[in-house]
Amino acid sequence: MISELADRLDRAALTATAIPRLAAAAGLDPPAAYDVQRALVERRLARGERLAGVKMGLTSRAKMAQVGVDEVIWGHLTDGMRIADGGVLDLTRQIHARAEPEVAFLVTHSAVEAVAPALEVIDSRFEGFDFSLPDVIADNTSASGFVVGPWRPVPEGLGNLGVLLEVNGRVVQTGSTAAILGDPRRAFDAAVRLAGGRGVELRDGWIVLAGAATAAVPLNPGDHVRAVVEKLGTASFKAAK
Ligand code: OOG
Ligand code: MG
Repeated sequence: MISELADRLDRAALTATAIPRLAAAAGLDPPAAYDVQRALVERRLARGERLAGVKMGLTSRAKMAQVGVDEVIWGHLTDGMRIADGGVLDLTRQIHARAEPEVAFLVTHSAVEAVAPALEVIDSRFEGFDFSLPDVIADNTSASGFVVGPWRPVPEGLGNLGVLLEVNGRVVQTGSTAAILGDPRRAFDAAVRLAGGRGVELRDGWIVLAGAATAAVPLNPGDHVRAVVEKLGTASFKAAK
């Protein structure tokens, strides 16, 4: 069953076609949903992608409220999801992608080595971007793409920096890193704990996305998307069709 559900989600992503929710009918609880997620990620690895890190999800109230699920979740990042800073996201390979501003950590010796402004592209494989907690866990927490800006040492006051999301030069979301569990470093600690609890140790060079500080915004062809994090700088991409 786990493998059949992973196949369904994998096909949905590969063909950019939304599918109905699956967790309730399959009786998936969160631990079984993480098994599906693992099987789903293994399909990417079998195609030659490599693990690149871990993403935290629903670490801010803005995000929990937007999707109606209020539990911290985590997913896997692969190199195939990475978009160069200033690069292009191909919308023809997305179902109904959204962008959200994030903070990224670089891992060395299981600890934080550096921090960067980041963007995540989420693209739920479920119709209407609508899911339950086990659905979104099975779907690798909607992970689709990510952009990391320039790395720098962790600055003073990381726990309360202004965050902006801009689309085509207009500010569309504003927030603070304080929205991320009170301090994004708590999201890093949660990544160590939650991924570790499933046997995934953070490796040197891996990236940890702390979770969005604001709600996500839908993407349209031609959109130029930029995250600005006070003291950290910017990360950007362009959405193309
Ligand atoms: C789930 C993924 C949440 C975040 O930063 O909170 C997430 C979703 O919103 O589809 O990536
Ligand atoms: Mg996110």
